[in-house]
Amino acid sequence: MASRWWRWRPGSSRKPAARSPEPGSPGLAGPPGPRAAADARLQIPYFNLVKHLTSACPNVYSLSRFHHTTPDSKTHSGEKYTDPFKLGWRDLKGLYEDIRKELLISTSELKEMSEYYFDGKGKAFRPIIVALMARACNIHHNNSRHVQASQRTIALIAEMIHTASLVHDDIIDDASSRRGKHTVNKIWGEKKAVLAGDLILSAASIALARIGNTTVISILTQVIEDLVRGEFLQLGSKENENERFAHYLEKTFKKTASLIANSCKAVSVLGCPDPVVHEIAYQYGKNIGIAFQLIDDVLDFTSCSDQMGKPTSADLKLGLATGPVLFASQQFPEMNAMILRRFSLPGDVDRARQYVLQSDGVQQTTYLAQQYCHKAIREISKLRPSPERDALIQLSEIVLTRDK
Ligand code: GRG
Repeated sequence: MASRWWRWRPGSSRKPAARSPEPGSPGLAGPPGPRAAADARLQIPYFNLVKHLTSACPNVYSLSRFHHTTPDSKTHSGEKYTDPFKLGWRDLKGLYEDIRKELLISTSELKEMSEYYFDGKGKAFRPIIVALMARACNIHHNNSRHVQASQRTIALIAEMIHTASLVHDDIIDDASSRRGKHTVNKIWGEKKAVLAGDLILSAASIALARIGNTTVISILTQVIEDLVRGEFLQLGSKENENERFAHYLEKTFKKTASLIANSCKAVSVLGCPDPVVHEIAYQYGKNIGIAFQLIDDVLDFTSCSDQMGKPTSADLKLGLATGPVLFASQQFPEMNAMILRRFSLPGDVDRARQYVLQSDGVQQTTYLAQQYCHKAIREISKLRPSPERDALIQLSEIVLTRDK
């Protein structure tokens, strides 16, 4: 069972919500590929809108808790679930054993390396969302309480693609720790770590091909392209201040949200023939995925290393200007020079961190994440009521209040 990885933050949901952007707000809609890039370009006025809203209504973090809750949130077996992770996990028992079975490798070292992160220590955020989305779509379509084997396989594939990308990301970042343990690259070296990531990805591809649905294959292949393009975007930076936020959101979509959005879409395609439902699933995944990454970027400033299982202020040390920095630079324009040189001079990282903590960059990034969560809730609320749909709504709040 995945460990309970969030804690409710007291005081996080107390005031009425501020005006949220209109449903079709720039940057809050659109599939991946060229349209996503266009979305990101449209984020510039949106950035200004967020600035306006957050300065008019600072410290507003409320999500209207469970305003779409299904009256009877019992499952058909009569069990009552208040924890979306427990509800999602019902269809995921044996997840890591099954992933290890997919990694059929005879060489003992490669086997050990590729199985290294499938130890149940991750949050399993992606497979849980996928399992809940599968049931929510099936119930919406024909009231079916059955999760198809192919839909469960998508949950495995999502976790495998995620893990392969973590292994490669740690090589690129020369990271030493993840989930409170040494990284694959630190234990076995970079060359072998590249191959371990490749192997996990190839096992995921074989599992995907076995499902035998070409639409689903092309949906999930898009994720791999997005991951690579997202990582590539992160290697570059924009000189022009006005383009920086759009670049950041496009990178965020590609590196983090695309996997969640497209995995949600894949299970919806397998469970229901209606393209409207596919778009709802995609939009939910996209918006919760962007919110998840925005909060990840906040936690890099507000959390401690023990909690995160990896060093904090890591983004600044890597030269990255994430949401809290970009918002802070609006208040402290002297940060722009540091952003341009990617915090490379001695003292830059510490000074930038201080600026961020003195600014309301953390609050504004959290507020932006809240807007994405609102959009995710609006989308998923279009499905017929079910305990799984409510759990997806609840997850939106957990994303905002998580502390690791
Ligand atoms: C090998 C497919 C492939 C891609 C190569 C390196 C790369 C291109 C992409 C990196 C993508 C990446 C690692 C994005 C970070 C996303 C993120 C927020 C990770 C942390 O997710 P959590 O907190 O981690 O869910 P746990 O440990 O809980 O699983």
